[in-house]
Amino acid sequence: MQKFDWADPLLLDDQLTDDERMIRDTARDYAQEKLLPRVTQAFLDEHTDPAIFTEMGGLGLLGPTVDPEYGGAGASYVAYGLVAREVERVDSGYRSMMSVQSSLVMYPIFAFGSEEQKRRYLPKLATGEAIGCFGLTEPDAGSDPGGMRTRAVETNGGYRLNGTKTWISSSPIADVFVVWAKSDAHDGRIRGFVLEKGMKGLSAPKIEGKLSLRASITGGIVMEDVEVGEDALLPDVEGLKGPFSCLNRARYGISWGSMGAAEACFHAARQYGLDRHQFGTPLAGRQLYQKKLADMETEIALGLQASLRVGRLMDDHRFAPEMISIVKRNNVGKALDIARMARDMHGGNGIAAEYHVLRHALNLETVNTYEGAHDVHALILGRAITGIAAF
Ligand code: TGC
Ligand code: FAD
Repeated sequence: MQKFDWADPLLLDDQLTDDERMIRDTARDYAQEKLLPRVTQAFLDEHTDPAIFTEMGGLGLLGPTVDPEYGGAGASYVAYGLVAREVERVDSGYRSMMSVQSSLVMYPIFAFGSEEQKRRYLPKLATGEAIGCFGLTEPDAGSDPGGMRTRAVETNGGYRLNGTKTWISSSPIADVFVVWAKSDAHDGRIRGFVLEKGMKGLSAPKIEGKLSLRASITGGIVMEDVEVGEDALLPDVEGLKGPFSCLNRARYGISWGSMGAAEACFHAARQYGLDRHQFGTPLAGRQLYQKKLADMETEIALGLQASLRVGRLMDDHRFAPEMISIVKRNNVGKALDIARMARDMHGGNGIAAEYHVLRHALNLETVNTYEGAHDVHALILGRAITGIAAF
């Protein structure tokens, strides 16, 4: 008979390749040794340490699925998911930094960029020497990015961009900006452009006062008559499928990452319940406490298995975006429930920074909203199930 392991109940580890385990272990060691010791202060001070990009880059954790020719690791999507899980076990903001760089900046340049763009940007993004951001959301176009107002107008030999993006991860410290705009030169279709820090008319003001994801800097992107050459256009994609193809990858990574945050909360609640005595016994000896732990264990085990399945299908080029909606929506929603429950199980200590659980819960509020809000993914699935768009 197989011995039951509460920390790996469905033997996920067994289902990984040696390479995937190796990347997972690299990410876990880094996250536990280098990220965990600094996260509490970073969150309290609302401070983002740019050195994290070069640290991750040095370990091959940025753009791991990108071809080695351009600085990536040529790893599987399962490996990418495992990295997200380990990084978000520490903080969703750190995972945000990793996944924006990997899926939302490196991926579109790799998949839709010219050879020159790939050679110019990817190696530096892979090492973390350059920091990237992804501008899709606007003040009046969040869940409905098709309603964006940012415009690219053709000029003599290039384009002039005007518009404002908001809630953009890493933008105030970014060197490379992948932005999406409606292009008059392409019948108003959405096109991607790669901008660089320092361009005239380009600024990225920080959004102050977030109560969530405080270790990851967020800002706007303001484009006032930004002039670029033809070489700034991503040549190989047009329409919303450009940004959505990137989002597929990032949303998938979030499905793993959120389970990492959930595991951190579950493990913390278990340990707290074993250590803390009330009414003469450990809290963990109470039925209500155990039911909560059993619910957490179950949701995490099922969520991880589902992400693994979607990852294998992605590696096999057999995924549909709706599969990703299932795991992003379910896993983040469950992780948020688990983090809130773990906070409750810690009693008053649960609101203290040193116990981490409230920080995870606060972060997961954002994760539930970005990359397609929880209800928006329900509508994506509703459309697929009924054939009727209810957005
Ligand atoms: P719709 O008519 O459904 O589609 C328009 C075109 O796009 C194609 N498409 C996709 N292609 C690839 N993958 C997908 N997942 C795709 N979904 C749609 C579609 O085939 C069509 O192509 P074509 O050639 O016919 O034009 O578009 P819609 O306007 O009705 O969209 C509705 C909806 C709700 C699905 C969509 O707008 C949506 O997903 N909204 C959520 C917006 C969102 O996720 N924003 C994320 C911003 S980035 C971010 O949050 C980063 S946070 C990162 C971090 O810090 O970790
Ligand atoms: P809205 O679209 O206004 O939605 C508000 C509420 O209405 C939600 O509950 C939603 O589910 C609901 N809703 C919307 N439409 C419908 C409908 N048709 N039917 C029923 N309910 C509906 N964006 C980027 O482009 N790049 C980034 O790097 C990035 N990073 C982010 C970092 C942070 C910290 C945050 C908070 C956001 C970030 N975003 C980024 C933006 C994020 O993707 C958007 O916030 C998200 O897509 C939701 O858009 P919104 O905030 O405008 O909300």
